[in-house]
Amino acid sequence: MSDNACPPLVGGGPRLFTRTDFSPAEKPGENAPFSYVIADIHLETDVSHPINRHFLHFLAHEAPEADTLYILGDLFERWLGDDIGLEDYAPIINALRALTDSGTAVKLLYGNRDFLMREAFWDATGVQPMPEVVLTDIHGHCVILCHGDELCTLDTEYQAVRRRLRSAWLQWLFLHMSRARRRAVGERMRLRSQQESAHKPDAWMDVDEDTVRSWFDAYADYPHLIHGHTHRPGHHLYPNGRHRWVLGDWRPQAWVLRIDPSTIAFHCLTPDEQPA
Ligand SMILES: [Mn+2]
Repeated sequence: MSDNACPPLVGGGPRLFTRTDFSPAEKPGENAPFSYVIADIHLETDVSHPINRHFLHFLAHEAPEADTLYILGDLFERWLGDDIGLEDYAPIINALRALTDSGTAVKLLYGNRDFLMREAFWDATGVQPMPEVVLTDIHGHCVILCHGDELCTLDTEYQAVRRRLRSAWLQWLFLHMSRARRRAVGERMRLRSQQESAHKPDAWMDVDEDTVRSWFDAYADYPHLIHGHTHRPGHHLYPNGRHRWVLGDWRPQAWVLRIDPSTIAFHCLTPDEQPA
């Protein structure tokens, strides 16, 4: 895996806090602790899929250097229950376990595709669950973490579905279906969401700026909002020194936000040609 300059950031604006050209040998504050934030890997159940290999390489080689790895949802393309997921994603589960055993903390919040992880997943991986919206301090920076779909409020239909899918009784019902039934329902929902997304106005698929501003007002002491979901990576600057950092999916390059005491910066990792 090599370090590349990031492609142009979406959204324009000054790129304060961003430096994308450092090599591993001269990382800012090289000896300072740092953490990574990622989202939307959408891991496939096909273990040899390039995305899975890329992510396994990241877990084995880059992530162990970090103090904490924050995963902001949609790590998995789907999670149909711990019994199915732990089998389908066994190599990933083992790699997450190895990472947490090595001393890197891994903290995860749900996405809109993987919100049914339960005790067996946390036990098997050592990953720690986070709530939907997290206000925290990462190496001295006050940040808001979330998946990002809760900011896409122009799509009221989606928000209604989201609320329904998050209801405890519906999830209980789903998790008590047979494996075959859950796989079938999961596939049906995936196709439907693809079809619906194709017909929605572009603006609905992005965050609503009024909602973003209301969050900055509500969480006045937290100048950095970090999220994924939209797959529109970029760094957006707002009045009063507020920042919105949008993580990208890993197609083709990995978008990783690296945070150390002095710097918040995107870090793009492109997979080297790896033997299959
Ligand atoms: Mn998502």
